[in-house]
Amino acid sequence: MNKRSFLLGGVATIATTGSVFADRQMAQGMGGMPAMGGTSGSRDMGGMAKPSGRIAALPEGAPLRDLPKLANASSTPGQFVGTLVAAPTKIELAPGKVTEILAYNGHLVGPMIEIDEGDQIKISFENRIAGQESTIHWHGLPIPPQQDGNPMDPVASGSTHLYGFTIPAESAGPYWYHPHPHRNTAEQTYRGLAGPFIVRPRTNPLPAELVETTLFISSISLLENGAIAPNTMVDWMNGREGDHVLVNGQRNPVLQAAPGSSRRFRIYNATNGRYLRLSFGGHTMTLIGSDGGFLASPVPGVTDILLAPAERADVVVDFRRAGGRVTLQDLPYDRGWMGPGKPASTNRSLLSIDLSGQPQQPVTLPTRLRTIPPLGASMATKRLLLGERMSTGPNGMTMEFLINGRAFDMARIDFTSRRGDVETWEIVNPTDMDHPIHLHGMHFQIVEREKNGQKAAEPILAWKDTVNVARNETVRIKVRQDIPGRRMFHCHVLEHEELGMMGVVDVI
Ligand SMILES: [Cu+2]
Repeated sequence: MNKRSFLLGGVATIATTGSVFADRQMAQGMGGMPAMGGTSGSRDMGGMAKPSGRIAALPEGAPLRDLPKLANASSTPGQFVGTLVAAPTKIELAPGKVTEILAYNGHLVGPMIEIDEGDQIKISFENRIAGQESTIHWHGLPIPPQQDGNPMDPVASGSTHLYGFTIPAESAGPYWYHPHPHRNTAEQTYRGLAGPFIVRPRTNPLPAELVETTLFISSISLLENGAIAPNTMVDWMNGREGDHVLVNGQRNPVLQAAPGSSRRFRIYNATNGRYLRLSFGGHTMTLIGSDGGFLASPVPGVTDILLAPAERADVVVDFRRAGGRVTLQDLPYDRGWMGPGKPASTNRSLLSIDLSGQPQQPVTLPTRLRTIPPLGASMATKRLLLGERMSTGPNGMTMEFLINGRAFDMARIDFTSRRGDVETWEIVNPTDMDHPIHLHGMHFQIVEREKNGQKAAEPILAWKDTVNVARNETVRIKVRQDIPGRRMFHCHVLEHEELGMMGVVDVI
């Protein structure tokens, strides 16, 4: 029997047992998870792209909102002191319907934290999520693991924790923050807990007149009554794509721009499990930055950019047209799929840009943005073989995602790395799906990709914290850990991470 038919057979088994969560609890020794509704689960198993009983469309076309900023309570230069409170919040997304989300400080996209390289950060985190531990993981920031919101350092429901760290020099970039507790990362994030964390450079290489806009892309699925839909079996296996893609918490909002003008967009994929292949139609992008900040030089003429979950892109677009509307589109991308329920591919518009007003001249970008030294010869090699394991037992099906044959165990150290050593990490993906692999607390460089025996050097040297490893692909990256302690590495399809695709590296 080939693997695909086995998987479909396994899904059919689940549909009859109607208790996916119970099986998941068995696989992971989990308790206290909300049970997945038997009826909605059964519907999903029917293979529908968008389950019935959900809100099919949300209002579009409101002006793009600026993201709220987290206030700095300190007046001391070089210090940022703030408070983030995670709590249930009621909002209206579908007309006349109440949606209870989890929010940082009451906002669907958490407030934007904007600080400078070298700043000292103190953020007090209050967890008001009933009955669940949480943490704040500062995604991409090169900071000590004890301050990085790992699952080993939970913040109990009802308690407060102070995170403190210093942003190193030369680390300007588009980072973000989201929960990372054991067992509840996927749910807390899809319910609304995530926000941007921008580190500004001491010296900006870009023209001062270049206007910038942050596009924080998330997704949401709503039941008919307005409540956020729980994860289905399809979501757990493939990663939650969400029925509605939101930009800054809005469905297809509208941005005004002058004809001929240039705009810098910092674009985040903050969805749990949706791949975004982004295009501004006939307007090409100039790629200027990635997860870990600026590239060495701008890369013009980019027609579309693939952002796997957790990846970011920093681009400049020149709107060379006299007027009319330009749309940011999400183009089809085949990232693999397990079982039924594969969403139909669409070229959906995520953001509309109306060109009107006085024409402007586009900006001229510098030819150099920063220096990125290649990491050099590696002293050790680590191999990560990604895997998936599905098995059926008396209680239904167990689904696990694995690294080197093992599911995550917080008490186990999977790798040891020596501080300052350059290592090659070889990530091998023979599974049915792409997996975006994220290393906490540092930046790495992608060296090459290998598929069907063909090796291709990575064309752009960049600092990355998340790399997509496509199906049947091997990706080699160079890693140098500079900060001691135990860190996570994992698939950033958050459902896969929670079902086991995560490990611990101890930096000594
Ligand atoms: Cu994955």
